[in-house]
Amino acid sequence: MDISNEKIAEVIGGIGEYLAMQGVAFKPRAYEKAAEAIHSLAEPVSEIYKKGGLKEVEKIPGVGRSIGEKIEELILHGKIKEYEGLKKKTPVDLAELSSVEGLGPKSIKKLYAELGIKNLADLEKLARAGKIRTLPGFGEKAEAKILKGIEFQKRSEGRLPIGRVLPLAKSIVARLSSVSGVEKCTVAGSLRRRKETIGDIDILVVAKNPERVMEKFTGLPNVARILAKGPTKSSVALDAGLDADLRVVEPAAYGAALNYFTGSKDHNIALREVAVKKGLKLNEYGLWKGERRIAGKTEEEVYGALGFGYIPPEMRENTGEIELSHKKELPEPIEYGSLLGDLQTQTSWTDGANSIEEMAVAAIKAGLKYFVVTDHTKRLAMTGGLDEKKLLKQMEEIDGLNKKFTGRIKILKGSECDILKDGSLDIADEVLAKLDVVGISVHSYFNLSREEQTARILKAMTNKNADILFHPTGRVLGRRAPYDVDMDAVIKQAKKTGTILEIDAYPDRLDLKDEYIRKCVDSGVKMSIDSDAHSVAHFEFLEYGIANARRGWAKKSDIINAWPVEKMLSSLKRG
Ligand code: DGT
Ligand code: CA
Ligand code: CA
Ligand code: ZN
Repeated sequence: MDISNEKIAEVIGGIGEYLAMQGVAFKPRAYEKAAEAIHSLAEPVSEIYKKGGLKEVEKIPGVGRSIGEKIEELILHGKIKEYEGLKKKTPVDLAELSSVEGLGPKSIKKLYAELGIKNLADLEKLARAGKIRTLPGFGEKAEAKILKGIEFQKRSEGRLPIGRVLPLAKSIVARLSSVSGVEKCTVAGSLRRRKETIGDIDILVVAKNPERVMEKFTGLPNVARILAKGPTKSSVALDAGLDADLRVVEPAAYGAALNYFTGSKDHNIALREVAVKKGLKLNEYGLWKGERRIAGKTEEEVYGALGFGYIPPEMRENTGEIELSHKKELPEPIEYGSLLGDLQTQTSWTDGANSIEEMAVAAIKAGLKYFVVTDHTKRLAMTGGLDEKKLLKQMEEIDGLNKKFTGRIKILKGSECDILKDGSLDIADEVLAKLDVVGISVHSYFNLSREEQTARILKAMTNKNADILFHPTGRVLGRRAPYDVDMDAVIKQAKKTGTILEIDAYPDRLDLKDEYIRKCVDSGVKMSIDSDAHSVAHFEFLEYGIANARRGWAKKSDIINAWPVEKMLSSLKRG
């Protein structure tokens, strides 16, 4: 059966959560990881199965034999017996409830068993009525946290993190491109601008026979409902929880349409004003002088005719790009594929899925020249965080591997060292001093006051061994707001102390966000773009970090891991 990756991920992730409700150990995490992997896969799993059977499905990182068999059952029969049974036992809307921060499977089970809570609406009603605090193990604080989580959900207004949407859109574009007669097919809108969250997917097509494209589009396995279907424009609701719009345009208008539907709306409006001042008219069909179309085939042509150079989609937010492009002074943002290293990765020494050696092989495949092993430290006990002794042992292993990998990749010794409540670090200075690169991060006390949180982080940044501040605001897209911290003060401190700020590319973090990246660029604070990989499959996340860096106007000269290893190392405090 043709079943979408989102559906498969939902069911696989669901099995994991149901197993966790029953207190099963380890297995739930394996299901969760498999679901994440499927979510970030651009190729439809059903097609992988069609081509290579169970054997190929098993090769998807994090899947393996037993989960592979579950996926096979789902593809062949449309459902998984075990899942249906589990669902019957606890018939709750898992996706909805588990999206609330702090609500794990065990709590969801309890809320259903004790209060009959099945979905978000039930949860909100009973939380507001003060019923949740009466449950053993919950209390007033937990109830307040749940309400805060629900509020956060509402504020995100159904927008999805780009990491959830881009792979899905790529698979749709690939399917539409294979329809005969299709000459061009590309995403537009916020997705082409690589915004951190996406409201809906916009796709543009040039095709000889639009009806066939529309048929294919509205019949995609990812479609939950058809909202509109016409000869040149259709809209569908996807089972991933967002809509997709498809427009078919004529070749002569393709550039103008792409420009219009890429937006942003503010960029469009400003461009149109420039056109008007020149006595021209700009719309989605072209750039017009009276009745004559003077440009429209390509975006370059449209920008050129208006007196601009090409403006990268990530920079089209009307925040100065139009003026600078006119003066030919628009900075050149860092290019995709231009990173030489990755400064944050986790391995099976802690909560990563793969050994250092496996990560090294994957890093080579990803085209990197070096990467830093930055496992968690002892305060993060649930990940098996390393103490000083284990860190020293890990350094020995890395020495050995570097001999083996000479000339292929350089493995650097590092740490993701916890910042404790008082701003001191979790590992003794003399051990940190032995490492090549030390990242520091906040994983606890998210709720300190702005003053306390800021002071804590500023203090940690003064440590001579603290090279990089990892995921500086602690946000998790669609799930957790950033902790309350004065980022202007952090950026100032970075400048003063020579601390690097990280752009964490893990798709649900994207932390720093674009706005702060721009501030760093303006203040001359250097940054790194790191995958925060927890498995060999995660090096590909670097692309999201580069996208964000481009949205923040960062150049290659602003990003230290776009530089050769010696130069990168000498740019650190310790170097
Ligand atoms: P989203 O979907 O909320 O993540 O953001 P966008 O930017 O994809 O917005 P969307 O899907 O509503 O529209 C796609 C593009 O179409 C948008 O970026 C610019 C263009 N557009 C939409 N509405 C207007 C409008 O009223 N005026 C102008 N000038 N352009 C518009
Ligand atoms: Ca859109
Ligand atoms: Ca749209
Ligand atoms: Zn971790």
